[in-house]
Amino acid sequence: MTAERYNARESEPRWQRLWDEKAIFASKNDDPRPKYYVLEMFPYPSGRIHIGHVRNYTLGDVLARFMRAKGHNVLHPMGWDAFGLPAENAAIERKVAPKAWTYDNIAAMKKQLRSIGLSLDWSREFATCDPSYYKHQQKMFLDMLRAGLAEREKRKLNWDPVDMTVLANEQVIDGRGWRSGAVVEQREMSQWVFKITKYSQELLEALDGLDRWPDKVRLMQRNWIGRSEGLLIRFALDAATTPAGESELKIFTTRPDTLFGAKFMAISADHPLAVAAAAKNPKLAEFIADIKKIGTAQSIIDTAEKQGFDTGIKAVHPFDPNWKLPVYVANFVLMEYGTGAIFGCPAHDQRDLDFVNKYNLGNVPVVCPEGQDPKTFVITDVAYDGDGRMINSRFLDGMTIDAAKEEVAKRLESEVRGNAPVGERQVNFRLRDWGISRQRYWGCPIPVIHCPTCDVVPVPDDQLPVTLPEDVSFDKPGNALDHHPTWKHVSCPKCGGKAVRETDTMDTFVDSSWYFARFTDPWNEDAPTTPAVANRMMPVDQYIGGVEHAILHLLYSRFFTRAMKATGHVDMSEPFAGMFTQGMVVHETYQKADGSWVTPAEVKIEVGGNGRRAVLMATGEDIAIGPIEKMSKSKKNTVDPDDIIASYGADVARWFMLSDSPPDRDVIWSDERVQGASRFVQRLWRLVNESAEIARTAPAARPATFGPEALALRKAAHGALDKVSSGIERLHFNVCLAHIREFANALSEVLAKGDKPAPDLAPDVSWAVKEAATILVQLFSPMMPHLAEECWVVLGQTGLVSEADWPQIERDLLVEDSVTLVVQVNGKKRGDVTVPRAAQNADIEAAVLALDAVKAALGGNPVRKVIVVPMRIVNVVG
Ligand code: ANZ
Ligand code: ZN
Repeated sequence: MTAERYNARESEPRWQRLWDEKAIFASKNDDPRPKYYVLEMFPYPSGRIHIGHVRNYTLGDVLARFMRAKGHNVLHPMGWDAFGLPAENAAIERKVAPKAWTYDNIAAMKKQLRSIGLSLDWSREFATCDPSYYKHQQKMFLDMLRAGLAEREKRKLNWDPVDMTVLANEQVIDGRGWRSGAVVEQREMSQWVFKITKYSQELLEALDGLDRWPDKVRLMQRNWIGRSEGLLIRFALDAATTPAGESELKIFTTRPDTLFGAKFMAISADHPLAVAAAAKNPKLAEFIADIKKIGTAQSIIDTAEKQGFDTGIKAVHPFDPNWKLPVYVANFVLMEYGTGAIFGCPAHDQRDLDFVNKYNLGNVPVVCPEGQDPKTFVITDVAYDGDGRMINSRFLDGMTIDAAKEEVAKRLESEVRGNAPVGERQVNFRLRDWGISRQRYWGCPIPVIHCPTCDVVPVPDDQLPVTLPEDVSFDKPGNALDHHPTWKHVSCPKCGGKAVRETDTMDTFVDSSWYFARFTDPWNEDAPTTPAVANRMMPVDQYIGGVEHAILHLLYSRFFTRAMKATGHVDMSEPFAGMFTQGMVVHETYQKADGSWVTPAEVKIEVGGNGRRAVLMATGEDIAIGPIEKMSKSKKNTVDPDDIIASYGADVARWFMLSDSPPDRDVIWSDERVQGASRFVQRLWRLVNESAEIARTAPAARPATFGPEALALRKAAHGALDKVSSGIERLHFNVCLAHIREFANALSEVLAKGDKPAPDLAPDVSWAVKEAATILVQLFSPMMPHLAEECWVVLGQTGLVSEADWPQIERDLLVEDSVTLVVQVNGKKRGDVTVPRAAQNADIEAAVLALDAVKAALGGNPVRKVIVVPMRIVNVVG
């Protein structure tokens, strides 16, 4: 019997419905089996699933299905990261309410997600914009406020005077607002911050324990936290040059060893000394106003041309009262780091060197690289920041950098001016507290009330959630919540007087910093978590998502989990025991002669003698094939998951995504290769149908012995089972798929030997075929679950393959048939020999003595003894 073609379009929705009806992917919190929590980063409901989502969720789904089959209580939930700016933009551009827009998108995307056949527990679904979710977020904000983990802080922010909103650094482009184009101002405003810096050291140290995280992600977090050890030094100011009330300048340096190479001091435009000096110097005031325009983005500051203004103030070198250094206001010194002031050593810092070269201040090298002559070593355009010995540095000369740092620290620590030491060791972190205030409507309201008498008053617990009003208008720029006629006007919960609500909402990163904990018990109406449940189900065993979230989202989540621990909502510090960052889906680009982009769906690829050629199907015109790039709307090199699933089925899309590259690398979408995956699906279908026919003739009882052919097939089956099992655990999915193909080939070969149409294989072989086909279907079931269910029926199995236990490996079938032994002659290695595992010593001796290398080493001498160390060494004594 030749089976009909496998019809994914008919089969896939049918299985999805059945899984759903039986709710087989819903996990229960009282399930006694060991838990396994697999989570993919939840999507933003933009309106459509893109192919990157398909990859992300397929990776997680394979793991979830596998761990379920291995007997775990698998938690594999899904939800929506639903607050954010696009909903407000839609409201402005299309006059749809943010809420309606968001929930419509969720409905559309949920339908799409279902069509992928993911084994998700939809009973736990929520969106972060559900009041039943953000209610608990507000509760935790207040808990954090009480615990000193949330505070109000005055911060300099980028203010767009036209849109009347605060802009993130990324939204300031060349000093202008990204949307309005208005020149951005720096405004000092009160902001809510989370005190993530209280955990700087802990967040850094705990990275060492995250051994199932990619090294590159841990490194990025380390750099972001940015711990540096250095010295605070109080430079005295020369009174004759200094504004009244100022007498010293405190700097932070990580290179106190270079003090004798100092050429200037530089302070931030916001430094109090700069402000004092500018009060008497209009030119300086103008310079300060100018450099503040570029915004606070680090990347801009790093790349902007170095500029400075000599204040005329002089600082005194801490080791030489006669050595005066000019104090500049400079655009590359940030007020937010260290003390907002530095000493500049141009020979050993590139920024400082660029600066002195511009202002002709010169440089003196104080570290000389090994092998260079200190007398001739000079610095011109490139600063030297490597290792070496101290030169031109008085009492430090000849020391290593480390010794010099220590010497300077010791001397300045013990030198006292006023009542305090001149130098003080200090550890600094780059990490800043997390500013969470956003002047936006579509976010979680910050649950406080501002009262003219009582100041900041928390909204009482029994009044939570503070919900967003729905009757808002986006006609005016700025925060629609703030413009609402009535929403913010309330009476103070403390004194009953007139008061106003906070109209800032929380950064959407807050929403995604604890959703994984909420999934453990989303039904709890009274508290964010049910600690006993959260503590059992957390941490997430495997988290999967894009590397673009390597820093902020993952760091915020690590902080938030600690904050939840401190406020009694969970009992662990780390939310994600395993982290995996998947690669992107990339595609060729196609361009018409006029430069406009066309989508892959519009072109036909022809493969001929001259390689590949693309033509536009509508007109037949030639299309240029461009480089392979990340899929993007602007270059139109996207493929729509709906189209793919409609033409090939979800299993093909899933299989292709998994097969073509290691999951952490980019995968190139290629129609040709997708068609290859589609052919493989049909091949498996035929193979299982043919096997099923043989399986029907197989003896019910397992044969007592197996002949060589049956044994070989069983070894192939259990070998594949072993490799695929360990491959899935390590997320080496592409390798697993290669093993499955190989195993399918082995099974095909056995079938090819049977007569057709009536297979007449020996009973031990037909039994082995039945076993092999069953194992094969189970092996590909995590990747192609719909096809696997269909095949499971064909094989006459009962129940669902999605609910079946993972097959047991028979370890003795994995044992290799042969062993390789090291061959020595008089204790010296001369080669090796491979013999059957069961070989007798006499046979091994004969094989060894026949080796040319052994004969040569013996040089004609008689053999006195042969010692066989089983499985390891054969030593010939001559
Ligand atoms: C003198 C010096 C000599 C420095 C030298 C470096 C090299 P990390 O490692 O990132 O902590 N610095 C300190 N505060 C700063 C601020 N607010 N804005 C800009 N730069 C600042 O960097 C510490 C170094 O960055 C400090 O060490 C200081 O310059 C500079 F050959 O002091 B150094
Ligand atoms: Zn009050």
